[in-house]
Amino acid sequence: MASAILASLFHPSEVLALVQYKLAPKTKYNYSNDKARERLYHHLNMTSRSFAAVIQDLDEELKDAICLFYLVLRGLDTIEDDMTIDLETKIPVLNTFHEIIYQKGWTFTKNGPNEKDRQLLVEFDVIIEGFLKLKPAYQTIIADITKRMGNGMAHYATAGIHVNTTADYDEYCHYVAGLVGLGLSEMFSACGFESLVVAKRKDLSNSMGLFLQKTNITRDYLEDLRDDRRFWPKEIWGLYAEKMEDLVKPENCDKAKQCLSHMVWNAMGHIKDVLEYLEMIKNPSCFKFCAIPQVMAIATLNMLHNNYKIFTHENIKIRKGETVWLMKESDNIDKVAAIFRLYAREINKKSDPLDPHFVNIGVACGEIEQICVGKYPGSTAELARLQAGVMAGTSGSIITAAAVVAGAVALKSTFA
Ligand code: D9A
Repeated sequence: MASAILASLFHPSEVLALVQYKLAPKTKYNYSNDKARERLYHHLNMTSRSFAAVIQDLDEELKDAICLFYLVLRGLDTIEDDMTIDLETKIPVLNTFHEIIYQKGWTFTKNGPNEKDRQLLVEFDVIIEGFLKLKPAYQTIIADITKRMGNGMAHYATAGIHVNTTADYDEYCHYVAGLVGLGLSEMFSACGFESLVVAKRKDLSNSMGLFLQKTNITRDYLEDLRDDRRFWPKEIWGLYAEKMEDLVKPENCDKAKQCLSHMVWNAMGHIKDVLEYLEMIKNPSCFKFCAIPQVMAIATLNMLHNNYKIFTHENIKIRKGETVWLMKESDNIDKVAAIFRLYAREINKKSDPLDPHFVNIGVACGEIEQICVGKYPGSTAELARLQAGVMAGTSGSIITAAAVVAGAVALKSTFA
């Protein structure tokens, strides 16, 4: 907590969000009356703490269905990601995973020891038991998406198949992320929380996945290279280097940053659809569930842009304070539009005029501003409020932080 406050020292709105988050009573989700269900949410919390809370805030009707969708996909992802599993074993499991989720008692122990979610597959019988308790409508959606994703992953895992063109890049991201957007939209419409239009707009649902996946792929360049996974399209990196791994060579620093800008610009191409999708979502818990990953992604793109550290450091993340602040600020379209405008301005400010994508990225940032002012006029007042918080930064932060730390220490001693 202290390190998070220190990292956000010059961002008082983040310090405030962190303290509020720390002092806020944690919603206790009690599943003790249903051991199997309790085990399910244990696995969900193991896979992603912050996002698990957002899933558990969903209305009851959708909560278990989306929890299981998330865990089934995390299972599939853990097999696809594990480069210690030979293709003879991996490909058939990817192609039949949509049948495996109906096989009571099935488990998988062939993951390498350092696979983060290995235990999820060792106890996958628990996930299958939960899946088989879902309404048939949700089972059908999950099985259909799992089939198409497994087949797509198997195709790109096949020896000799690479992400060469930007069309391949869009296709690969569709298989591993766009399809998730499509499946969730079908669930939102199937349960009646959202209009049938949401399930129909497959283009917008697909972009919800592509914006997240492309941000992750751009962020994880070094980690993926280390594990011999290559998702940056050759059509892009080939303009800046002979081999993809040449981008880490110090003598290629400028070329590497230009290639990074190209990847950032490519991902920004999905923002218009993301905002149009979020505008359709009316159920408050669905809106937050959909909006939080998207604002995390634009904040991550801002952190990545023109940041040579992605070629030297693995696992670079946005500040904890920033994530808590973003989760607090993502409850309606005007606030979300204001956040996208704020980061678009930051990204534009960071652009290097000598970068071949200076104008492209400038135009993309301008378009975000134009779309938001035109379609979400309420975002202007929200932006002013956010900026007031940020502007108070420099002067107010030290005072605020000192006051907050003093307050926390006082509180601690009172309650101790
Ligand atoms: C999502 Cl059911 C994901 N992915 C995410 C998480 O958000 C999307 C996997 C399974 C499900 C949902 C997501 C959330 C809401 C609406 C969506 C959507 O579409 C309409 O997916 C498109 O990243 C994984 C894919 C990107 C492959 C789809 C958010 C999440 N964040 C992690 C951080 C991380 O980087 O993994 O899981 C977290 O916060 O821990």
